[in-house]
Amino acid sequence: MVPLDPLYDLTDAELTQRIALAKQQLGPSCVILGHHYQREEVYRFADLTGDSLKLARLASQRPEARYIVFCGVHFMAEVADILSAPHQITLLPDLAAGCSMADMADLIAVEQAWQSLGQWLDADHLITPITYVNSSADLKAFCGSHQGTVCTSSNAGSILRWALSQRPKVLFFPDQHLGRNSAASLGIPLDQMALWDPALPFGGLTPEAVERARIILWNGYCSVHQMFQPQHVDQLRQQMADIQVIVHPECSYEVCQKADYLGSTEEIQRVVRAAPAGSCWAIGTELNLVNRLKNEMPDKSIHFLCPTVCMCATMFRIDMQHLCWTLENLLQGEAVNIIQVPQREAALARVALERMLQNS
Ligand code: CIZ
Ligand code: SF4
Repeated sequence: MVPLDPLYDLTDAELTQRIALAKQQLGPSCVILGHHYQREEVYRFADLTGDSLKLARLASQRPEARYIVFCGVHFMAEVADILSAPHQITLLPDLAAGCSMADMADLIAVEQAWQSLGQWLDADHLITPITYVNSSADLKAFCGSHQGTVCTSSNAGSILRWALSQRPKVLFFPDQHLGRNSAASLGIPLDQMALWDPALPFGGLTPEAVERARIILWNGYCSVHQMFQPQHVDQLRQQMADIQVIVHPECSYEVCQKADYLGSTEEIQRVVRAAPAGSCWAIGTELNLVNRLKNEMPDKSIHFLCPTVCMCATMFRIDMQHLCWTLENLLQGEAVNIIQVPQREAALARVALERMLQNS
């Protein structure tokens, strides 16, 4: 096996050369996927770039790629494994690249919540579980087996609308903000939303609060997007009267209410690219994406919404060394850091993902 540690003694130029060579030698048998939040040194090697779902779908359309090297985080590689063909093998260059939000809901806690809710109402007939794609595969499987589904930040609104047409209530995990912002955009008032705290008995809720709620939000959040504050929007608006603010719906309700637009990473790119030269933007999402847009469009005035650095520390774990190590091992016939979702779980998760694709 090619060892990882000595790669840290190489210069960036040496690593660049070795990655390029390995990629060339592997040819179409390997496809490198790069999520929008990846650091530039890694992102530039990606054959395909996009959000998590777009990447998983694109990879499955490349059957000649036996290996899918996912430069992103763990749940994304799981989705790629679930949606790819059986002969394709998904690799995550650093297994420690997780997602702190995804870790805020686990199967045991969600099953406990379902049971607790079941003591007050007929959960299976009255509640549709929806998991944000930022979640582990077993939670997607839970949704698959409870008539529920998955959503992304681009389709959360339409998925919620579909869910509410099926049953009167939704349990939405793990991101409270995406759930709240999407429900609010459908006109659902805040007093018809309840926050389930998995650390408390019965989520810290009363039967009356659950009875009143149409949306039960899991108490999870993204540690990166929670750093954007409403006063950041106010400050930039004071400094630049013509600034337009676009934020990711993982930001808090208060921030989203002050923004001009909400959008997933794909949508943020689409809106800012379509804007006229000379327009002025503040963007509230991960710094690597904002910096990339800034460099790509010097004719626009693009600002990061937060005065401090907000970067996804786990995405950052995928560095040139890990990418080089993964590719060079493949060249030696060794697939490292394989992400393989157990078959039964993958089948149920696929049910939930397909339900999303049909209803968004
Ligand atoms: O699904 C994704 O890729 C994430 C995490 C965010 C987004 O808005 O694209
Ligand atoms: Fe998870 Fe937030 Fe990082 Fe996205 S930015 S992968 S939600 S921790």
